[in-house]
Amino acid sequence: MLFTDAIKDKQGFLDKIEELLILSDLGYQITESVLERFKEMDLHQFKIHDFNYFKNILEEVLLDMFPGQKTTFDIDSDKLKIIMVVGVNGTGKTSFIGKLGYLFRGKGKKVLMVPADTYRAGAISQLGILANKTGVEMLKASANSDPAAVVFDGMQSAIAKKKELLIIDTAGRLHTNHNLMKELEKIKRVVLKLVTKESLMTTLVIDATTGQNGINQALYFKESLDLSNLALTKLDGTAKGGIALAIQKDLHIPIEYITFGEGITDLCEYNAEAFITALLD
Ligand SMILES: Nc1nc2c(ncn2[C@@H]2O[C@H](COP(=O)(O)OP(=O)(O)O)[C@@H](O)[C@H]2O)c(=O)[nH]1
Ligand SMILES: [Mg+2]
Repeated sequence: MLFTDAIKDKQGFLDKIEELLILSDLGYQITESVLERFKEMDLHQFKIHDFNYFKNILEEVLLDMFPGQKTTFDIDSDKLKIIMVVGVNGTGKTSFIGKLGYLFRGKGKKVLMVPADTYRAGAISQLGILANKTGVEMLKASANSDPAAVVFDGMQSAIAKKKELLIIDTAGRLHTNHNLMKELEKIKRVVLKLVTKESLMTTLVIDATTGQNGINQALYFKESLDLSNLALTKLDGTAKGGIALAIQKDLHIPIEYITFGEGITDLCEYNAEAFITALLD
């Protein structure tokens, strides 16, 4: 659409780019700084009607601004690793854990999933269904038990059974947000009693359809928890998820995974080039 429209002047071109970037949820600030880069360019040096060429330039600009980043988490070492998954309700945490467990099981890892969202019985059984589907073991827990105690049991069990990866599902909402953060901090303390902090990765799940609110969520969780990386979910819809690039850049939290459906294999590792190409599609 955008790049097939005839654009006769530079301002018209800049307006179109602005529209595209705003629609991608990149946010106002980033959009402005991309526009600045284009304003500095002499657009006449390019064949002005060759829109695909402009698209390539825009891709290059974005890739330069948002190169892929990686966490330093070394999942391949043989020590027990823990991934604690956090995020607001409905972003896709539990679904993501099912997919992630399946991915690592496929890589030959011994995985244990821990249902620490004990506030709703439904959350435990949801993870249980995913465990059955993927052949990944889940710790048994009952509704209303203390989440940190469940995590402690999970850690003990993982150590006893020589598991290599423990993935913790958490709640996204409590009576107050303050309680939620206290709970998550407590879970983290329990984990860090038994392993070093290099062994723990805290993954924030961001729903691509949330738009600009994602940045507030990231700020909020980052305040209490040391976030290691992001999983961006629901990229199979119309949302482009540009907000994740803003979070990566401003808060220095690398995007590591994306999910694009409800199937157990609808997960892949983040690839900056592919993501930016899709962003402009
Ligand atoms: N289309 C789509 N739906 C998803 C994706 N990930 C999760 N969902 C759906 O989003 C809803 C909330 O997911 P859930 O994992 O329960 O979120 P949680 O509350 O954060 O644990 C469920 O209906 C999921 O099936 C995704 O990548 N694509
Ligand atoms: Mg859940």
